Amino acid sequence: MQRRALITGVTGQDGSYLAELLVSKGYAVHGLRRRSSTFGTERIEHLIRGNDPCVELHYGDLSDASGLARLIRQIRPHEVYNLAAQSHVRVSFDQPAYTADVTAVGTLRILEALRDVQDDTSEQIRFYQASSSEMYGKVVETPQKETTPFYPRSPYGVAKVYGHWITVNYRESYDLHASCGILFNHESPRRGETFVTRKITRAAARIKLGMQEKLHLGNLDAKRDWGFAGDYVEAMWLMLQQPQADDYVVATNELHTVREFCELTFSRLGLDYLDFVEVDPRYFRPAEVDLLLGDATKARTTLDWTPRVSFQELVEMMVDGDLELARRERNAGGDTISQHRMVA
Ligand code: NAP
Ligand code: F7E
Repeated sequence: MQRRALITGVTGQDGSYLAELLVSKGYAVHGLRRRSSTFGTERIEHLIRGNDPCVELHYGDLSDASGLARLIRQIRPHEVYNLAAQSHVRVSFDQPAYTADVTAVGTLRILEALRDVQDDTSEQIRFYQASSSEMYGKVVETPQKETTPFYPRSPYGVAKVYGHWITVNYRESYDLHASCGILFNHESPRRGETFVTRKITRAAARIKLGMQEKLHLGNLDAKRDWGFAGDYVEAMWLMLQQPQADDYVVATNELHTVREFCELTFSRLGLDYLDFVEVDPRYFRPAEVDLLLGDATKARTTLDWTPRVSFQELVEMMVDGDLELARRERNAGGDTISQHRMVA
C-alpha cells in the first residue's frame, strides 16, 4: 500500500526538499499551506503543477486546531512532519506572542489531532517535530548533544523548547511514535532571503553584477554549524523509519563564523568582503547566541546518517545559484528584490 505523508511547512526550505525526497520514495505527499495574498509556492512549483502533481496541497494553519484535526482525519497519514513555524529568530523578538502561538502551541495542536485519530486507527502514526539547536542558546557545554541542557535565548528558542518537550511528553504519555530532530543551521539556494547565509550570497551576487553597492549585517563573529538542507531532510525521514521513536542531534560538527561565510562568498566572486560589508547595529539581537556546534554521533551510529555536502560546497552552491538568479533579474530588466530595510 502506498504510504501517505503530511508535511506542515511544505512551502518552506526544508518542506520543499522533504517533499522531493518522499515523492522519490513513492509516498503520496500532502502539504499544508497557509493562505496568503500571494502564492508563496515558488519552492515547490515543480511538484504541484502539471496534469499529475506529485504533492497535494491543503489550506490550513498551525493556529487553527479544528482545521488541523479535520485534515488529519481526512488524509489519515502514516507519517506527519511538523516543519511549519515562525522560524526567524530576530523576528521572534518583534512577534513573541505570535511565535509562541504558532511555533509552540501549534505543535500541541497537531499532537492533539494525532492523539484523537490514533485512538480509532490500528496503525501507529509516526510524527516528526522540527526541534532546533536554538534551544541550546547560551550553551552550557560544547559540542551540544541530545543530553545537553537547553538555555534558549529568544522567544523562538523558548517556543521550540515547548514544542520539543510537549512532543516528548506525548510520546511518553500516549505511546505516540513521536521523534524530535534537533537540527543545527542548514542552508541551501532555497534558504529564506533574510537568514544570514542567503542574505550574504544574494547580496554578493548582486554586488558582482553592479545591482547593489553594500551589504549591511549584524554580528559577524557569531559561530554556527552550517550544513546542507538536502542532507538534513534525509535524517528526518530516517528517524521515522526506526522501530522506536527518539530524539537526535543533526549537525556537521564544524564551526564557522559569519565573517568566514562572507570571506568565502565574496572570494568565490573574485571580491574582497571588506570592501562591501558594513556592520549595522540594527541587525544585532537583544540576546545573541554566540556559538552552536553539534555532536551528531547518535544520528551517525543509530540512523547511519552522514552529511554529504561540505561547508565550502554549500557556499559555492548558494553563490552560484544566486549569481544565476541575479543574471536572470538583470536580463529581465527588472529589480525584483525588495531592499530589506526590515530588520532581520
Ligand atoms: P522556513 O523556510 O521559514 O519555512 C517555514 C514554513 O512554515 C513555511 O512553509 C511557512 O509558510 C510555514 N508557516 C509559518 N507559519 C505558519 C502557520 N501559522 N501555519 C502553517 N504554516 C506556517 O523554515 P525552514 O528553514 O524550512 O525550517 C523548517 C522547520 O525547521 C521550522 O520549524 C524551523 O523552525 C525548523 N528549524 C530550521 C532550521 C534551519 O536551519 N533551517 C534549524 C532547526 C530547526 P509560508 O511559506 O507561507 O511562510
Ligand atoms: O543568523 C548573525 C545572527 O538568522 C545566524 C533559523 O533557521 O537557525 C536559524 O536561526 C547568525 C546569528 O540564523 C545578520 O545574529 C549577523 O548569530 O541566519 P540566522 P539563526 O538565528 O541561527 C536555527 C537553528 C533555527 O532553528 C532558526 O529557525 O548570524 N547575523 N548579521 C545575522 N543574521 C541575520 N538573519 N541577518 C543579519 O544581517
